[in-house]
Amino acid sequence: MSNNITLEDVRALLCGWDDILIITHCNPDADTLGSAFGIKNAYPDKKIRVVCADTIPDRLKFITDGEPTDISAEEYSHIMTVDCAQLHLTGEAGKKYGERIELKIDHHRTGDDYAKYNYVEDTTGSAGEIVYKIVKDRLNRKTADSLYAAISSDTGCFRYSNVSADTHRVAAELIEAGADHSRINAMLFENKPKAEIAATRLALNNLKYYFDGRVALVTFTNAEKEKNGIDDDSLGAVSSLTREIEGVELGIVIKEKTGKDGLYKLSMRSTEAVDCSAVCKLLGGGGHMRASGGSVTADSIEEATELTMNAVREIIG
Ligand SMILES: [Mn+2]
Repeated sequence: MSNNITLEDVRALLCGWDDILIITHCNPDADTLGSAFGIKNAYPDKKIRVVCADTIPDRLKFITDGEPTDISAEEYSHIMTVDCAQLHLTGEAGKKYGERIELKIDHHRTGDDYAKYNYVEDTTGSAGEIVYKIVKDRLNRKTADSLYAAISSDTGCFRYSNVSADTHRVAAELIEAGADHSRINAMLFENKPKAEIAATRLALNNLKYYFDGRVALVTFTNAEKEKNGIDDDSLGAVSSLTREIEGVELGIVIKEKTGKDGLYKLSMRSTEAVDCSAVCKLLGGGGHMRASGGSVTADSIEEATELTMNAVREIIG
């Protein structure tokens, strides 16, 4: 954390700016979008435009509410980012505006100070919770909706360890300000694309247990993805599935990379019992203790599985 600005300063900056361009990260999630629209909705009298280099997925359009978010925006005097640890995560938007970014608001532990002013709270579970602290005296129903979506999304509906007592206090304030929590949570968590369900069906068909049920593995080959009409986007949600099984300490997804037969991407999730980043490190990858990734090259999915399980054996015995 290397802030060169305080929360008070951030609030003063925003108050002083009349027109603002807010950049979100690519492959947008509800935290980056909800944080950006939380700011926009808190200042209805300012000229504020939210931009994202990628198109907004249908399931998140309830946050953007029909507002355009493409990067062909007109000129703005002040430019900032939300939830973007590194500039490259903003894609084309960063290429277009990178030099001019004045303010970064983020909550990731690792990142670059690419803005003139960088405000990072790396112990806060979502960018939305930080934005709440900035605009809490300006809450209206739309801001409350945006920020509630941001916070609920990044905390897995208030289930992850990044949730604090403050997170619940903030959520309570947002509900009092009119956030439609039930509708928002239904939109975020009970609105899965059919392609994701197809991926889940294939995942459950391919599920195997190792090490007396302590390790669960799901595999996807390119042939299987093609046959079932599953794209890589839909596979993202499968990663957490394996960790939700009783007794499983380490969940692994091995998926062959689209267009690159023989290259297998690994995604691991673990409980406190296992440091999955240690397993991934053995395979040339890395990440966090409870979520990490890597890749292996192999002639078949069976060989990729064997290479992976050899690494698992070294860590969990
Ligand atoms: Mn976030």
